[in-house]
Amino acid sequence: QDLKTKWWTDARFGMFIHWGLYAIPAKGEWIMYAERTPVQEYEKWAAQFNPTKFNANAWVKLAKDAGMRYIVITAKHHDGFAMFHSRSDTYNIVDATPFGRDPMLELAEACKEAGIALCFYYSHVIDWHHPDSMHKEHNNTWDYNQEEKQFSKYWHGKVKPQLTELLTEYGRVGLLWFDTAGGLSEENSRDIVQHVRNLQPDCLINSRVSHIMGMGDYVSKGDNEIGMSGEDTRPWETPMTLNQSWGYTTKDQVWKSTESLLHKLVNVIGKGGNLLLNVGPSPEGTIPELSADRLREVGEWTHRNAEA
Ligand code: FUL
Repeated sequence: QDLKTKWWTDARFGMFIHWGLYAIPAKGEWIMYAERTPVQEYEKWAAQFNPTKFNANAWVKLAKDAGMRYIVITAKHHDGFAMFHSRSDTYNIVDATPFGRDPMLELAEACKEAGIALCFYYSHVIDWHHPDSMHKEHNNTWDYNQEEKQFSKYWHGKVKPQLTELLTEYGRVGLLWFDTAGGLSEENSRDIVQHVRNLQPDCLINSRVSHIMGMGDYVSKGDNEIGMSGEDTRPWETPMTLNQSWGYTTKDQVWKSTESLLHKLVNVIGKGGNLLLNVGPSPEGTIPELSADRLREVGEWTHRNAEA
């Protein structure tokens, strides 16, 4: 067992948080792409985003009550909006919203106090806001001319500087959760891994950083995929939804029952994996009650069985 991953394999259970401007239209985090929303229109959500009910301590307490020991939150999802105070791009929660607070900073403090590892999701390839981002298939083709892209402008002007910010301004980062690497070159894959290593050598990196086999410190399974025992030689994790969406939605009300969640948790852990269970907070900054109730019930059950 690799010493570097030990805290994480020991942790077993983590909270995934998909939170961003997409909480306002409440149809999931792919809404901008699905509806081909022009950047100028989408930016209006930022001018409106004011999650005054956000309370970092309450979120961290819920994770703790559920028995989770790390939190992975969307610092930037595919819409390109930074949920932290980015100095390299003003399209961020402090500079572009009436809210004006940095929730990542508040979470970092709350996590530190509670002994929970704070980790960031960062969409490094898909970015529908940036004119030069380039993915194999899911690009913003409605605002930007695909022929004029200069990927290095995106890479060196936004991705790497923002990762530097995340890895230098929020204390120790447990892991970076990269996603949808389609089309990223081998050179850029190695470059980003090295960049993280240089800044925080102990920060773990998930395998979705690249499509090159064997990259990263552990395997991210497919969404909601548990798999068979023994199929991974490296540590692995299943990212899972509570309903059928990652981002906040008012439409999707197909919820996994607490009982089914417990089965899945036991199944994943029994097979040697980690479970990263998702919540999608509202535009007001709260974790939906239906999610919170389930998480608390999972925690109560685990607690009772740990004592027995
Ligand atoms: C996927 C993303 O495209 C989804 O929006 C979500 O973040 C999920 C965990 O990973 O690849």
